[in-house]
Amino acid sequence: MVLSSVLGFPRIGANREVKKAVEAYWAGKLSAEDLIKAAADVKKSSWTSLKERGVDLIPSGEFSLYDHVLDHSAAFNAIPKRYQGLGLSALDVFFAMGRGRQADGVDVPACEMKKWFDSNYHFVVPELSEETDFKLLYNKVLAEYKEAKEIGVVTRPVVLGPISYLVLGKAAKEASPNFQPISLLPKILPVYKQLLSELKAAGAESVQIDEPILVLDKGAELDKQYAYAYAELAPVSPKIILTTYFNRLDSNINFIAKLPVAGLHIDLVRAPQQLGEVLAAIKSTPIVISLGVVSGRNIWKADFAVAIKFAQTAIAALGADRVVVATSSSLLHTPVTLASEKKLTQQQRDWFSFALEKAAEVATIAAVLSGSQDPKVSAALEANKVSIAKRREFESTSDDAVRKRVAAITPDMYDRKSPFAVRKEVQAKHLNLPRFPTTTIGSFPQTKEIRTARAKLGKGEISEAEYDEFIKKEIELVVKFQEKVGLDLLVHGEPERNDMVQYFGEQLTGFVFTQNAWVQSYGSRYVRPPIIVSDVSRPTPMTVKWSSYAQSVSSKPMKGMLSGPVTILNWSFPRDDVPRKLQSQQLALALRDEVLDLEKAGISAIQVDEPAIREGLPLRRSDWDEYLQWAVDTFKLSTAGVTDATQTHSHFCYSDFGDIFPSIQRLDADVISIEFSKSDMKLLHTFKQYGYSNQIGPGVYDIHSPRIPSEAEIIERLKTTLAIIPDHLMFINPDCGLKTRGWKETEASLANLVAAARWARANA
Ligand code: MET
Repeated sequence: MVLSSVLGFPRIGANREVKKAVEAYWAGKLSAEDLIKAAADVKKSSWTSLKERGVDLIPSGEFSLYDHVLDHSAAFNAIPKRYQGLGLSALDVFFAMGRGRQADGVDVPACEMKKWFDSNYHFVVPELSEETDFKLLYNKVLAEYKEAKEIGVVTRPVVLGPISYLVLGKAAKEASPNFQPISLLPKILPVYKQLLSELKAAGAESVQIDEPILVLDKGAELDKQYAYAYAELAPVSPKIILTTYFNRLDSNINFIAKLPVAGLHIDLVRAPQQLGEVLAAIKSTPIVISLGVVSGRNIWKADFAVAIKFAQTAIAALGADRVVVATSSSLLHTPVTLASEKKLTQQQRDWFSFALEKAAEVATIAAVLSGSQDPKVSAALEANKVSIAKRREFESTSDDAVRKRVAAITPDMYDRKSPFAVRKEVQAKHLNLPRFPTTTIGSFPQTKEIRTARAKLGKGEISEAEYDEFIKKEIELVVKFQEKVGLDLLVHGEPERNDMVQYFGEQLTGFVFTQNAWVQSYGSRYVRPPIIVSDVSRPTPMTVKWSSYAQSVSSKPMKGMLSGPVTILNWSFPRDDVPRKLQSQQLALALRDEVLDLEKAGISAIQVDEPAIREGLPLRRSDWDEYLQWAVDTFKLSTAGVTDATQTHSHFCYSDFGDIFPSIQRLDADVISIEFSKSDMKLLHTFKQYGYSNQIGPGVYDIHSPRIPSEAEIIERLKTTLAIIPDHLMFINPDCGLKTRGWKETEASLANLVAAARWARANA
């Protein structure tokens, strides 16, 4: 019999209940007790729905009020000193680490966040040092296992494995210079042993231990640590299902096959080619294979025929009792249910599966493989065949004009007319910015009023004209504020945008939108990625009206603001019938037209944000070059059409990109801004070492937290930065856009930023 398994479920609630509860708690409007209760209701609903869908192996323990990596740090006492002894409850310490805290005399910034592998989910980076005193403060996984059991759902607990946990961590400031988090393995294993043995004592039969590090190149250097750790854990643990996702194991399978684990999960959506190799490696072991055949990263219906074929290969090699069919990864990256979508056409609805529908898919595939005679199962199999065929038919009716335009791209379209040194001079005259120009990344607070106005427009309660008037007022307010506070290169504030990707998607052809398909990005921040379903083009200008209006109310230069092709692609659910490269090229051509229209309208600086370029990087180094080639090319294609006088900007988040440095240079943006305030100086040293030649604005304060940075703090940051970056190349800006912030902290923070820039002009 083939079992079905789901590796993890969205933790936001079908109607974003968790966001609402968590934010109400932060605002002091909900008690801790009621927050826990709201979370319990969401967990309960997930468990029962999975059971109803017929899933055999239902996950527990992966729920989180903020982030699952943070859950481990908090439970393991990996709590940096600055959050200790503040008189906070365990829950508030947890949130303080996630988002910082500035209240009642407590003032601590948040821990660093990083992208979770190549997804748009952010995890809170564990801060570790020789002093980290791991102990199990509470066993969250056990508690949730029991919680599910109480309502009659037997689950398989999920734990992030010790090696992945440590490798995802970073050295805390107090760590000695050569400290490597993995050196803490002997210290953390007792905690895992305790956690796992408590699960076993409570009756858990098996446990899913996630070790996604095994799909990375660095997994190969950790063979000894894996052998050591799992030999320690296996004897005390429920049966271990070692779980990998997002990529292929490559040669790591050789040592993995020797580990004392009961099962191994592999991702066959991302890396179908690994099946043969993995089966060969585990054939003579007792290891059960869990096949990730239903995508945890996309919203397209699984093609049952493909999934079944993979599973049959595995069954032929190992026997049905050693095969499980599963989602490729946790479903954390997919929206909860298609049932919430009321506006999709019948045709569109038939293409998609969200988390709950995916759960039903794995259950059906497993049932088919187990030889089920249930007429519902054969009906579902037949329906899938029809849906897949219809989608293929739709795909073949592509937009010819768009495809032809892509085919006609010429090499000169990728390059600016003159080199940066020449452009810099021309732009200095044209824009007339002071030394250390100050600017922001684009968005200003998305206030309740803005969201209400947009909602009213959506419901038809106000007219388009009324909405436009409202947005114009907002823009004027933001522009006047920037003038007053003394910023140099202004922005219009992006009040008209619900989201930096959705906004563009809504104006391009080829996208489909959902009403409720939210996916967690970080903490209580969820995004609703649009879905690319066909060829993309731009029927009319998208932002020119707003940027021109903003420019018309100020004599200071205005920066136009677009989202880049790679980012729009990465933060949408892409098509799975054509390569990402082609989708990115189509987006780039649409954006190129927009950039030229902005220039024509008198906008002299244009920012094309590519915060997702780094996260889209393939997980294996051998796949990087191909990606970087088209990713950088498409950015250039979208920006390079302008004259020398127009200053192009780009923005990057979580800029862990020392290693892709040449590509950042090759983008040839006149100015880049990078998220930087929580990083160390290593990144800037890389820029220096490689002789980065264009202008750069390393973010001077963290915008993910409501905390206000002091002028002195920003000056300190500038001093260290200026020791590395030449002053004539420096811009001064926050880490990222301000849309998630309130006005109060925005005003105060930017005033301090401008004051720090004045200090720099006088002293540096
Ligand atoms: N221009 C965008 C903003 O300011 C860039 C965001 S990058 C995540 O919000």
